[in-house]
Order: sequence, then C-alpha cells, then structure tokens
Amino acid sequence: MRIGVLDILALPAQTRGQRIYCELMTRQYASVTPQAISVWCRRAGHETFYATYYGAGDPSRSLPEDLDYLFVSCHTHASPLAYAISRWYRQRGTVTVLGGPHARSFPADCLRWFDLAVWDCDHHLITRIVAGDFAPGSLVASSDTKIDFPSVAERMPEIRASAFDRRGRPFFATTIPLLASVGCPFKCSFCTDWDNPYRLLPLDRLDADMDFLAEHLPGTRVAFHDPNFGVKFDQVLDVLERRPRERCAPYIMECSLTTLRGERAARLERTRCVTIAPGIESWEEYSAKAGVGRHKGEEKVRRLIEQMLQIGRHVPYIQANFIFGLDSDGGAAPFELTGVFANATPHVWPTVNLPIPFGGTPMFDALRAEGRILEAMPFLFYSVPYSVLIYAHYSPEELYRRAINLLEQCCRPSLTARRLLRGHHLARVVHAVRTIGRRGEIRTYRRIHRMLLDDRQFRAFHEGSDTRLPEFYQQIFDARLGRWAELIPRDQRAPLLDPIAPEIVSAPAA
Ligand code: B12
Ligand code: SF4
Repeated sequence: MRIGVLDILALPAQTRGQRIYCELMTRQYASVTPQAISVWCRRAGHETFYATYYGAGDPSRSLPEDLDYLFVSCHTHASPLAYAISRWYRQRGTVTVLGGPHARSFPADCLRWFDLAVWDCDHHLITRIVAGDFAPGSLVASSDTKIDFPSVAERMPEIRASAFDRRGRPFFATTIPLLASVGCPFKCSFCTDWDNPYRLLPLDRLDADMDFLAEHLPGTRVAFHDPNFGVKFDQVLDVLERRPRERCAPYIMECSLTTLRGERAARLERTRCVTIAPGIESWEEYSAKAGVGRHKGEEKVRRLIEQMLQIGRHVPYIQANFIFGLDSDGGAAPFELTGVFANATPHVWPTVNLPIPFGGTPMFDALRAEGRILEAMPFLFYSVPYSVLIYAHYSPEELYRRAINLLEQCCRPSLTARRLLRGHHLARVVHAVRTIGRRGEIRTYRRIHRMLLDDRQFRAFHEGSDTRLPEFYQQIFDARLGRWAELIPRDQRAPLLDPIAPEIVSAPAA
C-alpha cells in the first residue's frame, strides 16, 4: 500500500511575519501519534510518506497524489483545511482517515468529510484500518490503554522531516516531541482529557530516548507532550537525573503548579527544564491544580506570584495560561487581578484565552444543553481571539473591551522593558518576538470589538438573537483557506456538533 500521514499544524500563513513564525515555531509542534502511525505502517512493509503542514508552502505538494490511504491529524481550528485536503484526495480515489484532537472532539462532523474517524489508536487498530476492515462512515477506537509508541530512534525519519532544516540537519529551533505519560488526574471542564486517567509510560523507554538524544542529537530541545508532565514527579525526574546535566536535553513541558512545590523547581533546573507552561486559567476556579487549595481571588494571586518568583529562579521561561469569560467570572475583577499578577511577574508570559467548547468536555455539554453555543460558527473560529459562545456574565462587547485593555496592559512599554531587561537571554528573545506577535493579536481583537459596536447583525449573532453567520466570518474563512475554500462551500461550513459513540476495537490476545 502507499500510505500518507499528514500532521496539519496550522492554516496557511497570510503575511511574511506569520510565515517566518510558522517556519520557526509552528513547524516544531508536530505530534507524536502521527509519527507513530508512520512508523507502524513502515514496519508493516507499506510504502509510507509522512509530512507536516505548518502554514507555509502548498499542502497538496506535501505528499504524493496517488495514495491508497491518507491519515490526517489536526486541531479543530485547522479542520476546514483538513476537510478540503480529504476531499481533494478522495476525488483521486484515496481512503481518508482523520485522528487527533479534532476527531476526538467532533467525530460526527469529521465523517461528513473523511471516510473514517479515529479516537484512541494503537498499532493493531491501524493495521485493521489499512486492511479495509471498517465501513466508510465509521468512528473507531482501540481498547488498549498500554500505548506502545516507537522510540525516538525509530521515529528519526519523521523527526528529520518535521523538525530539521531544509538540508536535513537539526537547527536552533529543532524540537523533538516526546511523551512520558498520557492522561491526567484533574478534571478541568474545558479539557478533552478531563476523563482520561493518568498513565505513566514505560520509564525505560524514556531513559533510552534521553540516552539516544544525548548521543546523537546533543543539546537538541525536547518538548514533552504529556497533558500534565511530572504528576509522578520523582519517578520521572529520577530518570532524567540519571545523566549529568550537560548530557540532559533541554526540555519544555506543561504541568500543574501543584506539582512544583518546595525543592522541585530546583530539580527542574538540574535536569535542564527551559520552559514550563502551567495553566492558571482563572482566579475563581481550578484552584486544586494550582496547588492553592480553596483559595480564590486576591489570595490566589498573592500565592501564585510568590510561587512564580520562586520557579523563575530555576526555569528560564514561564508561560501562564488564563481563560476569561468563564461562567464563574464577571465584571472587572478577573482582568484586574491578572493585571496585578502580570505586573509582579514580568518574567512570566501571560496568554489570554476565551473559553472554547470542544466536544467531549463538560463545558461543551453544559453550554449546548443551555443553547449557548453559536452553532453556525465554522470550526475555523474555534480559536482565540474568536468567540463561539454566549457568556453568562459578559456581553461580548464588554468581554472584548476588557480583554483588549488587559492585553495592552501586559505589553505596555514599562512592563515590556522590565521583561526584556532581566532573565535568560533566550527568554528575552522569545519575549521580544511574542510582544510583536501580541500587537497583531490586539489588532484582531479590536476588529471584532469594532464590529460589535458598529454592526447590529454582528452583535445580535454574538448575543444569540440572530443565528445567521455574519458575512464577516465567511470572508475571513475564504481568505484564511485561499484556494482550498472552494472545496468547502459556504452552505456546508456550519458544523455538526452532535456526539457519537465509537466502535471499540480490541487487539487479539498476545
Ligand atoms: C501537547 C499539547 C500541545 C502541544 C503539542 C501540539 C501537538 N501537535 O500535539 C502544543 C503546546 C504545541 C499545543 C498547542 C496547541 N494546542 Co494543544 N494540547 C496538547 C495536550 C496537552 C496533549 C496532547 C497529546 O499529545 N496527548 C497525548 C496523546 C498520545 O494523546 P491524544 O492526543 O489523546 O492521542 C490519542 C488519540 O487522539 C489518537 N490520535 C492522536 N493523534 C492522531 C492522529 C491520527 C492520524 C490518528 C488516526 C489517531 C490519533 O491516538 C492517540 C493515542 O490513543 C492536549 C490536552 C490534553 N490534555 O490532551 C492539548 C490540546 C490537544 N490542545 C489544544 C489546543 C486548542 C491547542 C492550541 C490551538 C492552543 C492555542 N491556543 O494555541 C495550540 C495549537 C497547536 C497546533 N497548531 O498544532 C486542544 C485541542 C482541542 C481541539 N479539538 O482542537 C487540546 C485537546 C486541549 C483542550 N483544550 O482540551 N498543544
Ligand atoms: S490539568 Fe491540564 S491536562 Fe489535566 S484536565 Fe486540566 S487542563 Fe486537562
């Protein structure tokens, strides 16, 4: 068989600045599972082609045109491009299969455009798909909870294709995706992993991968894609500490702040952790994972400022994630408290998110039951700074106005100067690049805010009293997809949000 695997990481870039960002940053977001599928198919003797699409170039040139099977992975906001590519390949006789975050969230919609959709998968399930065992229109999932991903050594052809420069060599941005665990013990209402139990993957595999990297790609950065890294902190860090610091790969990870108490931040430094991205999310909710017990509001701010200052002594770069417009929020307080936090922690990069109801989450179920999802909104707008729901305690105008004020406050010259004048030199470069990017982000927020003020139908749509998709969004859709937009006609852009259950497939007993 001729099998293609395409990991779609972005929509086509629109400006030169975006293209540079995609080449350097987005390109390094490649996921582990598509690489594993490519390895499994190669192992089975198929002629296998793997590529990522990160926003630059022509996605139809990434892979050969004549494929028997095409596996695609994407996030929801990039799904319209995935749908268009699937249509293009199906016209050429290829069987198309979608997996990854979007397929997990909205499988019914995926099956309008792909032959098959996949939830959890393993080697056995992929073999059965390629054997043609499932009827078109099926959603399938493996029952196996012991995921056996190929090692870094075995994934090297895929890593070379996704993360190396055009001459096939590692360069300063090269980042190797790794997993030490899957699942998470917390149950955040917006997260698709809320009901996926935490499982540590075999530690001897992690140890072997770190040795391989030290030997063959010394100094190359690793990104742990664990939903919540270091839940079993001592066990994972014991493995990383088995080699001297200079042989450790510098690494990036996401974890909850409750994990990083006491001496643990120092252990991150010893093992060369260079970036962490904890989710603070809100000053009113999600306090358990932030490790502040039942504290909320100002007390939560005070405690997390202290912790961020302490972690900042050991980890060069910290990104803190916030969500505004949750049902537990209202008025000016969430924004003001974040402003206080940002002012006291210039070394921390705050990201400003709006809630997005991804299918399969408690947030989605609650909002849909209350009729608060803007159902005409195409998936392309399931990403910041767009808004796809009706808020409990904010008008859309108020939410955007307050978000713009906060974003401006976070990159005002005095705070930016403090951010750029201290800390690790690489962190300062990243802060500088992100400050430029933030200006673009603010421009898009402003554009939407202006429309909310000036255009009555647009405002009515966002307040839920008019269900017609504003022309503004159709035009952005057309512009973002370029020539691919033709394959997704305007009347087919409203998504199908209904949940469906998968057929569970078990591997034969060993
Ligand atoms: C690591 C991670 C990242 C990393 C790496 C991204 C990447 N390409 O994987 C980084 C930090 C870059 C990132 C960025 C973003 N992320 Co992210 N991220 C995650 C996280 C924490 C873990 C995903 C993971 O690798 N899990 C481990 C794997 C093994 O498990 P899995 O994904 O469930 O995969 C299983 C199946 O789905 C299936 N499968 C997976 N892929 C494929 C592919 C094929 C072809 C098949 C057949 C099967 C298959 O097999 C696997 C094993 O059973 C999840 C949250 C979470 N808790 O899961 C969010 C998550 C995936 N991210 C999310 C989002 C929204 C984003 C951003 C848009 C955030 C932003 N505002 O910028 C960006 C977009 C990045 C991009 N352009 O690709 C959402 C996606 C929701 C959605 N439906 O789109 C999630 C689910 C978080 C959430 N809100 O719930 N993210
Ligand atoms: S802690 Fe992170 S991975 Fe775990 S449920 Fe919450 S958002 Fe998801």
